[in-house]
Amino acid sequence: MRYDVLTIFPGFFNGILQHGLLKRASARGRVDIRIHDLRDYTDDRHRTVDDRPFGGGPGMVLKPEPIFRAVEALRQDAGEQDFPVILLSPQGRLFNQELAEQLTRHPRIALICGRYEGVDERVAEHLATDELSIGDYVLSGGELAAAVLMEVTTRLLPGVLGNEDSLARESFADSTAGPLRFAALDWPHYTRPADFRGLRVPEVLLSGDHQRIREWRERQALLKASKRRPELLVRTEASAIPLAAASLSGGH
Ligand code: 9WO
Repeated sequence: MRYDVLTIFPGFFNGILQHGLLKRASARGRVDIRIHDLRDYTDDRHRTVDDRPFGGGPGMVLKPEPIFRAVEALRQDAGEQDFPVILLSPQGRLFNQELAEQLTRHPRIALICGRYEGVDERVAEHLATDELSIGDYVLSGGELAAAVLMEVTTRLLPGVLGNEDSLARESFADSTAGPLRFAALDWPHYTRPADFRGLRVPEVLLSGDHQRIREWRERQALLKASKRRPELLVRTEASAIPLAAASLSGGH
């Protein structure tokens, strides 16, 4: 999968591309992440990417020309092949695991990162094919959101995780429907010491009874999710499990 990221801060991505999952996926050739500096698509001496807003008001707006030129260059380079052009913004549709799965069906996507007070609306209206938000909060720009989107989608690509244990662990969530197919249904984790300042690890985990441990974990995951994120359990068989029979704290 190929990502083309359009930004006025290309250096922002140095860190995340040199560490962890995205680095590994790149090294294995599973993803090809290309960062493009929007200033390279300007044609004036000062490489101007922003300008004052029509109608007045504070701050600056990203000009349409460099963004259009950058996407047009990508399209030319892609030939016949169509690909999503995604603008990251708080006004976008809310990004989630389900959308991430849909995005992985595309062999390439372009990501536009806004900055300043905003991006010229003609980019959203006439250039981007999608506008996505990673959450209901304001950032200083779209870069962090683009990084999140790339991490979430890259994890889903075959041959990226390579960690069979975490794949097996997630298969419990996979057995339930739609947006539940992710870590909201994770269970509580413990490691040594078994007694940390009097806080004891649940006995069942020390029992060696793997059947009981599996049942305890699934129940705990459901209890936690139903308490904190009940909306995630709606429409699944999981909600039919009698929760009153167990408690969130300790016992199984
Ligand atoms: C800045 C601002 C200042 C005064 C009054 C209103 C204002 N709105 C904004 C604003 O939304 N700035 C954006 C910063 C411009 C586009 C890029 N920025 C951005 C993207 N912030 N947050 C995101 C984002 C992207 C995806 N998911 C969540 C947040």
